[in-house]
Amino acid sequence: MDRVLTNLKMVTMQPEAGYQVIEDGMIGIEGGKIIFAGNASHEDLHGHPDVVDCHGALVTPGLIDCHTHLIFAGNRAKEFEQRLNGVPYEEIAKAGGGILATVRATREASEHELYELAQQRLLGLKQDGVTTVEIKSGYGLTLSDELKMLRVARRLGELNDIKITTTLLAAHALPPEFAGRGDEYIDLVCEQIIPAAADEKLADAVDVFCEGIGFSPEQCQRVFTAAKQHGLTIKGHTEQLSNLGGSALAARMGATSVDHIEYLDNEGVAALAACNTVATLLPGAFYFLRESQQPPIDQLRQLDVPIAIATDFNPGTSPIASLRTMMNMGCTLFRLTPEECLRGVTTHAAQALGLQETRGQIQIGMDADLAIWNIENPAELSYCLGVPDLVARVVDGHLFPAHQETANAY
Ligand code: DI6
Ligand code: FE
Repeated sequence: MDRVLTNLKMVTMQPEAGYQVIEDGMIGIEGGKIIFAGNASHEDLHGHPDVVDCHGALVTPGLIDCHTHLIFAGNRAKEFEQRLNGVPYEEIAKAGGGILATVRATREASEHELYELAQQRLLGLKQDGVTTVEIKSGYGLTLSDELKMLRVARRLGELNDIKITTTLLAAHALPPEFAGRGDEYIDLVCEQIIPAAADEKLADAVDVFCEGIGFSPEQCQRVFTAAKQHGLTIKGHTEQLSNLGGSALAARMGATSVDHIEYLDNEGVAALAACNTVATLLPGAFYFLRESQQPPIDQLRQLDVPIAIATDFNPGTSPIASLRTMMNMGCTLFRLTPEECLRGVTTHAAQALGLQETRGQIQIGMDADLAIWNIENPAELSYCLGVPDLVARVVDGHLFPAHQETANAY
């Protein structure tokens, strides 16, 4: 074993009883993988080159934020303020506000600028014990600007102590130069942007915004078909503001997850269950938009649909870079249990990214991605906000103390 963590409690999140706290635990790591996880054996570790005494801390799988729009330039704080001062949304939109303001700023930004902005946002997620983050494009909306965003995402993963998966979201909004020509923009997405992103290995998955203000189910189906032809995973922003049947469509086409889903109906839930598609809840957007339509939690539970939780970090509807806050909101806004919330940011989040074989559990053979917390009980992760109780993160077996990350920010 390269490294042994001892004197710890752990919550493995393995499918059976994984939420039980295992006292007197020990985790052995070799080659970045977990090779032992269980009660401390009475093996003599004396003289082992790398024993980490966790002083009784609680260890969980590293948290996974499976839905973010972390890369963009500018922000929309002024717009937020204008709206709260009574300026109507239409007026803001006419003056070039909203999502297209972010598109403009992102197109103008260099890769270096985008990198620096996103790296700072990653610090927030790291403080919450996150070891894997999914990052979407979707504010470029041209071939070159979408690829630019994806390159920044890849580089963030290469140069930081956090793992990044990338998702092409060219079908996020209709760019102004295609106004009134949605189908032609989808042609561009299917015939040029998806093939280029796949050829350059810049995207792991392809996402769409299936909505009245986004793209129709027919257009999304074309995008999914092109993505699958290029061997990419598919997922969708579906049933966020209305029920168009996008979730069922995505599930039947093999999506790993459908996200938002406040307006999902029983038929849609049944489709997710039949296709083993993850339902990803985004309580930050629900909160920020002051949405009142609740996602169908009881039906999801009844049919055993795996529920994930993510930040949806973005400048328009969820400017909150804290996965712990999302766990808390999962409980307060959606009445999920702390166990469901922890599963939602570990095993189910891994499944939403198609990574359930290697991430999201403390399990022999899986990646040694862990979060070490100065807490007694896993419910504290959803219960308490703002207290810096993260001790360290472990990514592929490498230890990153939390206080050092704070120091790096200065
Ligand atoms: N749904 C959302 O809530 C965000 N994108 C999406 O498809 C909004 C993105 C933004 O306003 O910048
Ligand atoms: Fe989103």
